[in-house]
Amino acid sequence: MRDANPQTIYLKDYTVPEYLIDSVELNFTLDDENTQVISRLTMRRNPASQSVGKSLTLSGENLKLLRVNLNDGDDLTAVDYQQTADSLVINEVPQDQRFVLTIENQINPKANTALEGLYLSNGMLCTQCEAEGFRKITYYLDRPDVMARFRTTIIADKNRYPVLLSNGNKIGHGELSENRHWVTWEDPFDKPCYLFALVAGQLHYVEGSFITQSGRNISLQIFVEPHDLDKCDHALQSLKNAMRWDEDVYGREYDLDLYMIVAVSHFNMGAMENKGLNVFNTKYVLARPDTATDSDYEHIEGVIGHEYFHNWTGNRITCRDWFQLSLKEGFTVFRDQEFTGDRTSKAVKRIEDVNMLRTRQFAEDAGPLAHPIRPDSYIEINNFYTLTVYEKGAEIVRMIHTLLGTEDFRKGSDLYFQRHDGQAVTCDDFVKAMEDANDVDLAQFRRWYSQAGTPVLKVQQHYEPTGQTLTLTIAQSCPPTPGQPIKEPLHIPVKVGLINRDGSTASCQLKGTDQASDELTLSVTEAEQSFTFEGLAQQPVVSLLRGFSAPVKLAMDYSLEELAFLLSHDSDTFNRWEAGQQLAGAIITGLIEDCQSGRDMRLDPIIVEAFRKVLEQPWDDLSYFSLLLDLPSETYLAEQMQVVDVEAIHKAWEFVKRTLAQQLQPQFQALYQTNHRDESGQFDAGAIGRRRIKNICLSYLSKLENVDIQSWAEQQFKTARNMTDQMAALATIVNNPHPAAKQCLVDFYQQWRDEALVIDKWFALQASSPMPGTFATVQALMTHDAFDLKNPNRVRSLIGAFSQANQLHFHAANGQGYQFLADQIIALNTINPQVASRMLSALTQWRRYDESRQALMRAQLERIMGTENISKDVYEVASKSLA
Ligand code: B3K
Ligand code: ZN
Repeated sequence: MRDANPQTIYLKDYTVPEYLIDSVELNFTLDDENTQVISRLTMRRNPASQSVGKSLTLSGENLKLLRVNLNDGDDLTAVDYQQTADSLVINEVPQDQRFVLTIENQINPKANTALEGLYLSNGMLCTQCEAEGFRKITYYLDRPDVMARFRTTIIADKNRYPVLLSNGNKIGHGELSENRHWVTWEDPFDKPCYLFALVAGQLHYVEGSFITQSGRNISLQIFVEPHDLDKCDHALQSLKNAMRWDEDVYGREYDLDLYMIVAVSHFNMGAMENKGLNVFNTKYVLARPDTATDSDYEHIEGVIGHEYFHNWTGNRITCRDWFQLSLKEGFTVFRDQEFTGDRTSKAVKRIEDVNMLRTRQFAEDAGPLAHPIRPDSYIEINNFYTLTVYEKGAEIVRMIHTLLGTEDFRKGSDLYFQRHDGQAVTCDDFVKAMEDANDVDLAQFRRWYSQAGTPVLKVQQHYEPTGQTLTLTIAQSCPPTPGQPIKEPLHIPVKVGLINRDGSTASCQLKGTDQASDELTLSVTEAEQSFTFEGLAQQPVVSLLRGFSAPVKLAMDYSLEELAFLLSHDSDTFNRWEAGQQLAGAIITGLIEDCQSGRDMRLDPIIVEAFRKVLEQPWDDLSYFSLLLDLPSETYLAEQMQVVDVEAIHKAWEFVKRTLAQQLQPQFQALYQTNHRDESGQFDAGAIGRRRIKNICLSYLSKLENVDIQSWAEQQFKTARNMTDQMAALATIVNNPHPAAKQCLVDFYQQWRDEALVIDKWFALQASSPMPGTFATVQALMTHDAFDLKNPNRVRSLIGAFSQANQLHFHAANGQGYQFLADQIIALNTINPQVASRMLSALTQWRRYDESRQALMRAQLERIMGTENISKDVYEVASKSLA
């Protein structure tokens, strides 16, 4: 909880650690409420440290200190050290030789509802140490640039905790008196304490193996509660796929003989890459076709890949300090995105990633909490595990990849791994390796690491028929963000292609060069810059920022006809989809204005014709096809508006969806029927594509409020043998006026009441429904037996879904949504500050709304600021939002 003045930590204040820890011996005697920890640290002064003074300061929070001992002499007494709320200072330690510091303390895992440190989840004990949770286990130099060798002994009751796990290899075990047993683990690799893990409980596991490229046999184990053993196959296969992919694409091999994953039901985020012992949210492990959707399957493979890839990008090479978080997160997200693209469909994966970036990260980058991917300061580091550090961070790595090309990027990553293996380094070290391996200069590119905000590219084109040239003038700018009023020009790769009016590819030849190609990457480096293409007998249509080659907003005046043209002809799969989004976006925006000024809405036939063309074309990749039919989301549309009008957006969006359904009903119906098969839910591209296209057709058709179609949805809901189909049907039933909505929800609950992850979906679906009465439903669900404020998945599925995925009801004009959210945040502040602070995100965007809503949201933020014992987490987000 907050001291009077929460302290801001600055990157510029970084200094190397005064002491180093060579090895750690940990000894745990487990008990739900009273766990004993003995830690023996072999330490020495850091020769690189400039500091003077003989004292040693260790971090520690919520610890009951029992004993401190130096070099196995007599225990130190209270005059030899001082304890504060978050530290232990030993007055004097040896300066010229190694010393052994032994500390004994007690912790209470059961009382730990913040889920950081050692805590209890459904009867199992587990840890979460990143970023600064190790200090809630014992006193330590809790910073990532202190890397040590860990040996961990766990003692516990045999019945209560039959399985005892930690990092590395099991090097010993045995029996003790009073029905207890012990196990010792040793991790041969030095690591920072944020990668430490311990798990104990009545766990069962599925096992597999993997032969590495050099022929080593790795044992793979996934630990779950017994009733979940039948939901681990996909996770195990995903792990093998990830291991193979990292060998093929980056030449990286796994380094221990054992890789363990444990699924826990109480977890603050997705998963954690602890060395050799990943701890996962059950949501990203458990899957059976009847309980998990296709998108769950994809996310599981993605997150398993992500945590596995961290073994090299994060664990072998870690961060010097937490400001460098994007060093491991940006790069690892880039790696997992590419992995998923290779495993599924590159086009679809890129669109999904950009969609998320543009709806959510762009909002963060334009709001009061905007920060560079390498922040300059923070109050609570847990608040900086953001879309900016992760997703924008991945875009920055992707741009380096685009600028260098696949082969040279690989040279750069090889050098990075070779040069820094076993070290704690900075983002700059990563860029330097890319430069040195390829003899390129990324000096200006580095600004992406320090500058916040989403750049805007304003593009004008001029065609000169006599000279047969086309000139693109690109002006870049970036709006001010907190603490950064003036922005410098960035180095932006802009991929471009030119298309002739007959749909054929025009060649791109830059004036003054003699190579021509189908596509070019322009390096935009100046505030304003022109590029002239030659040899163009006719004026082509420009396809700009292909593949979304930079995380920017593109401002270029396309006519609706040009957008429709690109939707039919662009060979770049991303830009083709993007043209459809822009077309629909422009039309919906016009309708929003009609709505606001009380005019009748009329749908421009150009979009109906464009959709008809898409619908009548044959497609191989049905998932991609279904994305072309997907309208831009209400959240994305809100991002585009000066002052967000949630009601007008919703009305216009519904109108377009319904009118398209009316005008193209035969096409949607035919597609639904051809692709609707009774499938038990194989996870292959063909079956996934069929489900995806069928279900998007159903979502259009449901707008017709036609009795036959209502019965199709109900039929699909009742007979589905896979969760994708069942959930899609239930969503159309719950999100539209359907006579069976109530009953279907009751039936669904009865069917799945024992499957926590499915019940999460049941909560989320109701919380995000646009139908009237949703707020009352949400309030009622808060008191449902299955709801629990202490379980983050439940909180996210009810409170998170309502506030972040239901803009219509959350932003109700009377402010009830805001008050509700603030109530929950105040309650969560004491239970789990990290989750509380995450839930705040919907309120941080208050400046985007009309004055009356602004006042209502501000009032709630102020109320939150007045909370007694406000946590650092909540304080930082609320105060920065109001500033
Ligand atoms: N590194 C962890 C996130 C830890 C979050 C701490 N608040 C998961 C990941 O990014 O892989
Ligand atoms: Zn990560």
